[in-house]
Amino acid sequence: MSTLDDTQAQTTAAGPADGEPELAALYEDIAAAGLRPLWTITEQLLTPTPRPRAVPWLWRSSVLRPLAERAIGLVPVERGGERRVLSLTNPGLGGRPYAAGTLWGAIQCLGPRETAPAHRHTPGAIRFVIEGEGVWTTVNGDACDMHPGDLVLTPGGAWHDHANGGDGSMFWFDGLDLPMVEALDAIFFEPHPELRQPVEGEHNRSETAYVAGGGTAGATMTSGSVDGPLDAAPSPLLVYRWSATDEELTRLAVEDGGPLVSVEFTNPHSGASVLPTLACGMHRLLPGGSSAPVRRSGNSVYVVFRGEGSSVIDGRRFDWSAGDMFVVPSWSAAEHRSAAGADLFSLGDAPVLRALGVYREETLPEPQVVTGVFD
Ligand code: 1HN
Repeated sequence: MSTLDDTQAQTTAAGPADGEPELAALYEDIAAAGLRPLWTITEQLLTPTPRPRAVPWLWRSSVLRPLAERAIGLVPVERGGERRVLSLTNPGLGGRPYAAGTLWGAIQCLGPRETAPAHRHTPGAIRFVIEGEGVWTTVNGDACDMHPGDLVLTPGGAWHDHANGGDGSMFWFDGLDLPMVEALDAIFFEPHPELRQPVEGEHNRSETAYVAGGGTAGATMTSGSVDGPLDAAPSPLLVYRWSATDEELTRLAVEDGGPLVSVEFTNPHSGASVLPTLACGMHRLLPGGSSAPVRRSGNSVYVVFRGEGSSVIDGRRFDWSAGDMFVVPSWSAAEHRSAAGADLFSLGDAPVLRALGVYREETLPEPQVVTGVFD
C-alpha cells in the first residue's frame, strides 16, 4: 500500500517508474499523443515574480556612434536591408536582436542625401533623435522634420520612409513593439512601390493641424505616467518637439522642486499612451538628484539625451552619459542619479500590461546596496 507521499514521489518523477509497466505505458501514450503531464514539468512556470530572460545592460555611445559611422561609410541603405540599424542585442536573449523580451531598441543612422525606403508593417515604432539635422520621416504622406530631442511616431500599419535632405549624418534611437507583435504571430510587412512615398503638402501637417485646432503643448504630455485606458488608435499627432518637452520639464522642476521630474507623452485626443503598445517619457534628474528605487513589471529602454549619471539596477551600478542606451528588464529594481543633472528618454511596454491588468510597481524602502559596476 502506498502512502500519499509515495504516490507524489511517483507522479512527480520526470519519467516512468521502474517496475510499473502500466504507469510507463501511460507516460508513453501521453507523449505519443503530443501531451505533457503538468506534474512532470520541472521548469517553474508560475514564478513568484517575473523572471525575464533579458538582463540589465548598457550600450555606450562611445561604442555605438563610431560603429554607426563606419556603417554609413561602408553599407548602403537600399531595398532588402531597408534600414541602417544596429539593434541592441540583449545577451540574455540567446542572440535574438531584441533589447528586452518585448522591445526592439536600436541606433539608426542616415548619411547625407540618403533615403531609407518606404514600407509598412504591423509593429509600431517610435524614433527619438539623438544627434544631427536634415532628416524627415514621412508617415502616410506627412513629412515630419526631425531634430535632436524630438519624438516621432510611426504607428503600426503606417507607410514610412526616412530621407536625409542635408549634408550631415543623423543618428536616432528606434523603439519598436516588434517582439510583442511577433509573440502574437501578427507580423505583416509590405514594401512601398516607390523608394519614397509621395509627400502631401507642407511638412509637419499633423503638428500644424494640431496647433490650428487649438491644441496646446500641455495636452501632449502628462506629468508622471499614463494609467488611464488604452486607446487602440495611435496618436494623431506624429511629432513631439524637444522645445515643448524641455519647457514642460523646466516648469515642473520649478513647480515641484524635483529631484526628478517626469513626463509621459500622450495621445492628445484621448490622453492615452502615444501608441497602443508603447509608452514614451522624458525624465529630468536635477543636479544632485536621485530617483527612488522602484521595480515595475514590463520592460524599459532608456536613452540618455543630455548629461551624465548612473543607475543602480538589481544592485549593479551602470554609469552613463549622453547617447548611451540601457535596459531595465521587468521587475528589476532601478534607481537613477546625476550629480550635474541629466535628461533620460524612456520607452516601455506598460500600456499593454496595464490594459491586460498585469501591471505592478513598487517602491523599495531603502536605496539598493551596490555590489558591482557594469563595464
Ligand atoms: C523599421 O521599419 C525601422 O522604419 C527601423 O526605421 C527598425 C527594425 C525591425 C523592423 C523594422 C524603420 C526596424 C524596422
